[in-house]
Amino acid sequence: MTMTIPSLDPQSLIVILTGAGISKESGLDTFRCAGGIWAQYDLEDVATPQGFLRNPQLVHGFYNGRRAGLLDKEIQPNAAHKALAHLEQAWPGGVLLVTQNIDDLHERGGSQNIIHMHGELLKIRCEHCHTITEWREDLGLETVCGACQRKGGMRPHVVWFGEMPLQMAEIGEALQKCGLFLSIGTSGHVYPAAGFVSDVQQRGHGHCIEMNLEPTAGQSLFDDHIYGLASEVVPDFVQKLLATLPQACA
Ligand code: BV8
Repeated sequence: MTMTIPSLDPQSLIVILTGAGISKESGLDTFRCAGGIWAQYDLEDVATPQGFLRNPQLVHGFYNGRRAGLLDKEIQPNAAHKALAHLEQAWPGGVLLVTQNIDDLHERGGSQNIIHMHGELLKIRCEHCHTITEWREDLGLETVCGACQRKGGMRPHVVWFGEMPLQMAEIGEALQKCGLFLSIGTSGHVYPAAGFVSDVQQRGHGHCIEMNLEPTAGQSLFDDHIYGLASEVVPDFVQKLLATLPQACA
């Protein structure tokens, strides 16, 4: 696949959307690849408010398992996470990283300007007082809220199906003004994230590139496509894009 590097104003904003595919080579499961999370669990049971009401123990067990998995020392950011952090540091126009992922691998890879639109696995939220707390242990019905001291109201700070994703206004604003929109490691199944490329194409002026292991259902919505392993294609793309900067900026 020939790599097409768009000619981009160094002062323009870059918006990047990532999905589970960018964390796959770090050892975390994706959702819809063979053997993925939704092959092991019914999303209605573990990723909806109704499922949580029906069987909170099942949902707590689902997220406790993923939280413990993420905290395994074997799980580390890969070259793709690190390349995006380098791009954020080196690109004059700024980079906004919008991730659907609830892991902390972008942070550990060095990125700072991050929006976790589907929430974060290492945070919990009290349904009574709405306080959000960093959390690295198991969570359950017995967990007491550190802020209001009530129990029975703690849930993962994660956006389930039917719930509004986080910081949508901020994301919408960035999509309208970005000069480049990269979609990395996402199947483009879940909305509103899957609609961001259309938002850019209809109301913005950004060049849209799909970077994924293989073409997705939304591939025709993108101006360019780069297929391959994220840990290979993302560092290569970042290096080539930064090489287009006038020497003074680089
Ligand atoms: C909402 C919980 C609105 C966290 C998740 C139209 C408009 C608006 C909404 C809808 C709509 N149509 C339908 C809806 C409803 C629904 C939806 O989209 N349903 C789908 C199934 C049709 N959307 C919602 O409910 C959202 N809420 O819209 O609210 C609203 C309005 C008013 C009032 C209230 C609400 C909420 C969506 C969030 C749901 N939560 N998860 C968690 O447990 O993690 S979704 C889940 O899917 C994860 O968050 C995940 O991030 C997300 C997307 O999956 P991907 O990241 O793309 O992962 P996937 O496995 O699918 O793909 C991985 C890709 O990587 C593959 O393509 C593969 O090829 C690639 N890959 C693999 N290895 C590599 C690789 N690529 C590169 N390198 C590799 N090595």
